[in-house]
Amino acid sequence: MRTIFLVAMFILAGAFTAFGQQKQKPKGRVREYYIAAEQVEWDYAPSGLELMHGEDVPYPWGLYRRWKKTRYVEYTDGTFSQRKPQPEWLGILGPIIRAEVGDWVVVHFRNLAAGYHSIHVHGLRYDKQNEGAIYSNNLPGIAVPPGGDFTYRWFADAGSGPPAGESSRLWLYHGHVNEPVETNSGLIGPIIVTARGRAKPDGSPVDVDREFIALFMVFDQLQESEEPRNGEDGLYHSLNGYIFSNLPGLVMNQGERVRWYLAAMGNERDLHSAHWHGKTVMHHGQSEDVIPLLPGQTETVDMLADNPGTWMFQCHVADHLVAGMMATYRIRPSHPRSCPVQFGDANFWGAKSGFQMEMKNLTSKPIQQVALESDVVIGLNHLTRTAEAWNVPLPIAAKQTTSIQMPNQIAHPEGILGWIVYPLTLTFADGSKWSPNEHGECMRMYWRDKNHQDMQILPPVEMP
Ligand SMILES: [Cu+2]
Repeated sequence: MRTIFLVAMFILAGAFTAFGQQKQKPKGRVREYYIAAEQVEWDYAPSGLELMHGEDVPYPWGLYRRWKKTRYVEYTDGTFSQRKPQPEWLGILGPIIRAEVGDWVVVHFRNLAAGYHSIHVHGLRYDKQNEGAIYSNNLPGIAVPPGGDFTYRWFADAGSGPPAGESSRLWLYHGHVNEPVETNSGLIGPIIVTARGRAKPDGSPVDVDREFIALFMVFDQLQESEEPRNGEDGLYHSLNGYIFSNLPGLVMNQGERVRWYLAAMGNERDLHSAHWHGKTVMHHGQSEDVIPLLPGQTETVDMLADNPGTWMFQCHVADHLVAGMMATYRIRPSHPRSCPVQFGDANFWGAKSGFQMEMKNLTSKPIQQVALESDVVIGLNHLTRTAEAWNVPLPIAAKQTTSIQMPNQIAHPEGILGWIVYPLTLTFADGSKWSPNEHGECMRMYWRDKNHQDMQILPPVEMP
């Protein structure tokens, strides 16, 4: 009797397992993050330039570019000693939190800033313990004191996922002790949720090649000031915390399927319309090139990057555009040419008399003639073409590195912030020529400040 019972148990267990394997989808995983709130020094325009046209950052925004902000910063583990790098285009945003529907998200939060802070999440499912917002209860996660820790646990349920047929969508997380002050300070970040079964192991959607996130937000640096505002003072119309095309890294390759996640946050002035030049995007099955955004709203659109070039990405609200809510994105041609020459070490700031720069012929043919252009970014933020020519010892043998000179040193080289050098034409010994397909192809930028933000595109040259 007992044996029969056990056998029956085994059959039942076997049937249950077989049923489970066939019908039950794989169990969700737990994705863990270590995120601190930290005060940082933020520069809204690190190049020092209005990069769309190569001008000074206009008044009043150019006067005060750097402010103390508070950001969410990701660390590799619970020691909070090693920062995890994030893509440069994320700018002021906190790290990307990812979940596939069915996953748990566990965020170990440490408050390394001076005030009380929390993380309140949109879109995921949570209980009161994990809501991270001050009102009506007194649980520890609502406001983490300076130096304090809290672990938030959220679940990506069916309602957290994208609309049927789509593979991912964006949500936001932000501080909610004093929400208007915290989001304005920079305590805001993205969550990407993928549909069940449509995520790569890292949580990103299987059907796209590249993702970008853009937060349209007017940061108000005078939010807590009691003085009446003078014009646009203190209002930074930013994309991910950068104004006037200073947002770096929106670079993709021709042919890629690119997903853009858009969001807005802020006040009644934060009514934005995201607009791309050069390409349309698909929004829930419909083609658009303007996507409206209200504070707290998120949108997800897809772009097929099939139109190579450098294109404007902006807010279409006129006042916002004038105030710098713009960036550029770049679609690299699918078969970029290799450069014929490469620029190496230069002595632009250490020179006693004349400038020297190394130039290497990367080709297998001798170079017979060289025309170079060099521009300087000078003290008052003007990009200026240098009138002096480079002396290039010719010919330059195949694979040879040679030292080229500009004998007449420009006055006050210490006032030069950067040099930009690129080839205009090269003539080879066999008579063939090379010239750039686009202005600045094969350029090298030298910055006096080694930590200067890289520029993805060549700004237009302005004669002072
Ligand atoms: Cu706008």
